[in-house]
Amino acid sequence: MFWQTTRFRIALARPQVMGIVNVTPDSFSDGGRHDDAGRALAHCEKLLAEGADILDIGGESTRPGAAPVPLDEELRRVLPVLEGALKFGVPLSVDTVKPEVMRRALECGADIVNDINALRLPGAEEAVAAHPGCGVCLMHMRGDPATMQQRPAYDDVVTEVSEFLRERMTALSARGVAAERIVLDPGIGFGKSVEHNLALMRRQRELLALGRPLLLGWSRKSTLGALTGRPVDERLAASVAAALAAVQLGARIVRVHDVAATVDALKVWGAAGLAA
Ligand code: HH2
Repeated sequence: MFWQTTRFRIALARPQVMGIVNVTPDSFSDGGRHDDAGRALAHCEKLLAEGADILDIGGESTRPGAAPVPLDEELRRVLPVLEGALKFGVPLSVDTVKPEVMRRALECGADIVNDINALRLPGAEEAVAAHPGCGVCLMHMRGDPATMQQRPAYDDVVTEVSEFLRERMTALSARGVAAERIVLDPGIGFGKSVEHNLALMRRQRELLALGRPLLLGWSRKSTLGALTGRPVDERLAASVAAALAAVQLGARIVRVHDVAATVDALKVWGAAGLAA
């Protein structure tokens, strides 16, 4: 299976590690650490040295209750990092919900649009469809970051997430976006309780029926805190275990903060014949 993106046709035979580059002052686990272009680019280099396959660059925190970032500010954060990172010769993803950020990032040469809102803002589908070949990650979220953790409720979270992702995929196909440009993400922690997230983990294989590669983002998330009783800066082991579980259950891309540990774990997993 492949993921077609702007410059790269990414082979997914080996699970891919997407390293997180948050150019934000307020991300939930690493806010403020890489919030100028120089520091963010140094972080990109570090993640690549650790074995990241893809870099995901974001300028707006999506943590529960996060304040929205104005368009100009998000562009100011993201574009210089994107421009500087093009020279690394790896797939670059831009983590945004804003159509104008998507457009400008794609003009600049971004390979992938990663949208936690699955291209639901007006103009977002058009921004991706107007591009001849960028990749896109469609993620499920219930509500928006300001309100999403206020009593999320589902009859059957796995079925509802699956139906949502199918609907979003169909909407994009109707605009002429080839299926091989699309990957899908159930959106761990986005409008979901601990039980919802764990149901999505246990029944992750059901989402494979959608026929597109799955991307999972468990890294440092609060469900791992609920399972282990650990604060966000002590969730390395839990994050690596969750990434391995996701791969074992069929994910082809994992979005992580701790690239070195995840890459090492996946190498051992692969040697055991478990992540082929
Ligand atoms: N999670 C976060 C942000 N973007 N994108 C995808 N596709 N899947 C995810 O699970 C996902 C995502 C939240 O994590 P992080 O970027 O570390 O935090 P923040 O949103 O506070 O910057």
